[in-house]
Amino acid sequence: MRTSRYLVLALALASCSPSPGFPPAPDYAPASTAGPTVPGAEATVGVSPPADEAVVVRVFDGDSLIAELDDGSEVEVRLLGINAPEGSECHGDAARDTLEQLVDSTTVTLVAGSEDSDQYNRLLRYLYIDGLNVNLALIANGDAIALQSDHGMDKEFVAMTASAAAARLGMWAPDVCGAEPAPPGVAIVDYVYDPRGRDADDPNGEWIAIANEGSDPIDMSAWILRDESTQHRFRFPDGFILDNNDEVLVRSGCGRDSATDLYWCADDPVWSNGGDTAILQLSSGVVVSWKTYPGDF
Ligand SMILES: [Ca+2]
Ligand SMILES: [Ca+2]
Repeated sequence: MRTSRYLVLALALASCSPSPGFPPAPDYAPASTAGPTVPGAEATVGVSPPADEAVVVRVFDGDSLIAELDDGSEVEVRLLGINAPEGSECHGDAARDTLEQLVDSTTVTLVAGSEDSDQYNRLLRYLYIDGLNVNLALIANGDAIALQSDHGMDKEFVAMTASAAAARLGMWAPDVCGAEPAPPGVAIVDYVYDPRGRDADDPNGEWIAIANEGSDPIDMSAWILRDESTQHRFRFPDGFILDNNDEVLVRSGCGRDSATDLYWCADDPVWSNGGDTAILQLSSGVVVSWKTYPGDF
């Protein structure tokens, strides 16, 4: 699996021809035997944003690295608009390996979007190699998901995340991080991400509904509900059973768990009003169900 993924990326890079500026990236998801086709892989940059040539000297994880600029200075870069699994999470090591294979010791072009840096003073950048948008390629490969904010390419990134998830590539694969398959019939079926008024005043007005439409009760002990960021992870309580033909709401605030309502008890509202993705996973990390709602910037 890993070999074929690298093959896809290697083929993609090999097919790119160097050209000045930042032209649309070529189609890097071949409809060959290497794997399912990911449609709509073309990336565009419609303006001439600030750009720097740099050599990648160290890859931290699937979405951050150190690069050396022409003047010899080193900068920490966070790939803009994406989030890769952490090293401690399912597919985290694989995502890091993919980015390292693509860019380590390689000259890349760092292109700014509408956000310049993050809270840790890391540069937020698109990475280009010969016209290939690495950020988008990682999403297309299932090594990262879109982070919804209005950085400029967010709609393409969200659409590509949906394509990779539908094709069950990388982190979305049914057999990722262990052989235990997800039981059929369990799915995210509904949500409220923006309750009336300030969300912080009504945290339990934010919820995700999960239904068991299968034929058997499902033990959801230690299953994970997460958003597209790294901050928010909810673990289902030990012994929680979702009966067939039943539904449970996972509410963002605090409360007493019951068969119909579970409480995240998060410090802040969980579900971004600017667009987000809810992902339900087995304890192993295998994705059971996901749902994306759009941002309204
Ligand atoms: Ca609200
Ligand atoms: Ca919200």
